[in-house]
Amino acid sequence: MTDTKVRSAAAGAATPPAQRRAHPLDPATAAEFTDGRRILAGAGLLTESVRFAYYGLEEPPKDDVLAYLAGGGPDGAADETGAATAGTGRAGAQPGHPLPDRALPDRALPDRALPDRALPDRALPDRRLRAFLIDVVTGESADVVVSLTQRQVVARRTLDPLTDGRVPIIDADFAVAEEVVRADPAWRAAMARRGLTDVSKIRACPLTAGSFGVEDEDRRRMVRVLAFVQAREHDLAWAHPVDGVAAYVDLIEKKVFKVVDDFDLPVPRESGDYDDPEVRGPLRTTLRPIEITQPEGPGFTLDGHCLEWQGWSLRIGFDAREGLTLHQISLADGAEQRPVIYRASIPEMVVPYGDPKFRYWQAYFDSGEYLVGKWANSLELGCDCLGEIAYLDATITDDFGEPKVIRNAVCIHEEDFGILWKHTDIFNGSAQSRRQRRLVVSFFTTVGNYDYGFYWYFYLDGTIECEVKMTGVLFTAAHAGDDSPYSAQVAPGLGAPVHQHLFGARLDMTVDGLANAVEEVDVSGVPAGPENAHGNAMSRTVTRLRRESEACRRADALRGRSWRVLNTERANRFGQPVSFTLYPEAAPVLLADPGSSLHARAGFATNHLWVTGYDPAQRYPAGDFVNQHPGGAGLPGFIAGDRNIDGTDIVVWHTFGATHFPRPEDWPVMPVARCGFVLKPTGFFGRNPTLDVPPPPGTQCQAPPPAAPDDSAG
Ligand SMILES: [Cu+2]
Repeated sequence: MTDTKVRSAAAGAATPPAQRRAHPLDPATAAEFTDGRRILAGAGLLTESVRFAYYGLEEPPKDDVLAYLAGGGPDGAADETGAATAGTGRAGAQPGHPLPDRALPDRALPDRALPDRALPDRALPDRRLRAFLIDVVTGESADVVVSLTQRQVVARRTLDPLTDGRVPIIDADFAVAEEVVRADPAWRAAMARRGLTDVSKIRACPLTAGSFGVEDEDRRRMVRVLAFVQAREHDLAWAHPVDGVAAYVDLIEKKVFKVVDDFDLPVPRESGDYDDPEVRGPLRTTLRPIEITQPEGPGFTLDGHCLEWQGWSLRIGFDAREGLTLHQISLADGAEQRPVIYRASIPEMVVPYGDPKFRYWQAYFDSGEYLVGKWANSLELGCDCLGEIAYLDATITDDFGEPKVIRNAVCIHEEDFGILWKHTDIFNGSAQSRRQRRLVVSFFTTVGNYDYGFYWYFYLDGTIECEVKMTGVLFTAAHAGDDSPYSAQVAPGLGAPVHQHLFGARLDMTVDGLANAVEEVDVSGVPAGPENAHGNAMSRTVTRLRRESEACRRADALRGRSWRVLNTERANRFGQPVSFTLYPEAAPVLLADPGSSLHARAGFATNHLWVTGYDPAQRYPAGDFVNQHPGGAGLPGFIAGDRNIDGTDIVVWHTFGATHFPRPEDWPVMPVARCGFVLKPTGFFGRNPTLDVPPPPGTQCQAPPPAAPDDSAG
């Protein structure tokens, strides 16, 4: 197999990495993490017992980035990506992507140039890192920002856990939790009562605690620990939950402060070790090879973190908390590079469980509490990604702020995606067919029992899609064999409680510039009447969402509800605002009761849509410090000022996800389930932008051109 990493880099790298100047949105490097650590140490903030619960790039505010890029950018000349994203209308250097719209000029092209806000010295914006520090002896936590440019700590705030929440789980918490519960007499007694005397064969799972207004819990940095039996080294522990017992662990005092011993159900015995031939049976031998080949190499170019393909241009970022982040997504239209999204990511997800009894507290904010990016997988060619792949490594840090490189964390490739368009005309005899393709940018992460793949797709016709692939192993419990409405039996005596996977997307939109607005579009029939005598009329209702309070919306499948993000200053050739439409899946939002603790803590997940005015401090849908947060942070708080969102710089937040009643077929390892959303250009172009896509070479997809006029006629 060709080393496509080398090949694509060679194909795309006009500037060798050593000579390429830094871009303000480039992910933090190992050297920068080390440098920042040195500055933090110099400021006396890294005593022996201090750990990093998060460490990542503190991105400069959008205005600063756009001003810098407008003023010259990293290469000293106007950067086409940045200029495009700023919406200045400056033509980008994008030869080779002449879309047909060039021949169909926009009818209305108001002056949509941004004010010239170039920094006087065209300096790279201050390069900063943000660290959440925790003293594992005292429990004191701080939110710290260090400037690598100024070489000093520029912000530091000590958290008040009762109001701010707590920093995320750190690596060491896993080992501490297991060690502490195994040593605890009360927990050992509870295990012994169930016949489990060899605690070395019991695995302890540290689960974030939530916040329920219990004084003895809220004042502690704590986890709740559930146990699973792993009798042999390769056993799948999740198949053997020890139900009815939970140890509540204080991670600072390093002790169990409470053991809940609620009920007794047998530990399920059937093996779930799907690697074991005894369990899975012989491998099928009937699959014939499928090989994906691109003899001329992939069609995209990757220059540093800038990715270009078929008119699309974007920058790839990666963060320990959010995982993959996409920046400055723009699309070529003739000679113009038109911005669509300034920044796209999935900065939060929550997995609440629906069993009301003993495990009522189960709800994991995998991003805010566990940091999904930190658990990113190293992907393998041929296993995780097929074809001509380019990989990007990701740099994260350990508990000590020391950089760790995750090799092949981000996978980039091109995929055939079936038919793009096709028509056989009954009148003119034309028979044409074109193949759709998409550019795929993805990463996979493992958070405890579950594995999540985050995929972003960019299509030839301007469609952007986000898809999350959910797989891995169900979170299990013992099952009484009854018809519990809250848990499904997936193996003898083994249950999997119902739960949701709710993701919060943050889409910092720049559809043709900063002046954006959102309209809700519903479709409906029209009552019969004088205008509609036969009752066949159907229409749509368009509602402009003008303030943040008006934009807390839920999907409505029966109305085909969608949300159109438009530019208030630019119209297409029909005089309509150019726009991209968000099509939601219209699956259930958070099902927890409005009075519940979870409803307050996962407020973002109670609506499918939120729209906020851009604020660089508002990045996380459930707030900055989700772990043990009492509630109210994030989106419900962001909109408290009820800002104007009509014709200004806005951020669109979208909740999507699945409500999962597990099936027996989801056990012992779950075939991928999918959820996501789609964004489509809607009057962004003046017609189908893919008429220039040629038929695949060497095929009969294109009928011969129309014959010459028939002289014999008449
Ligand atoms: Cu699930």
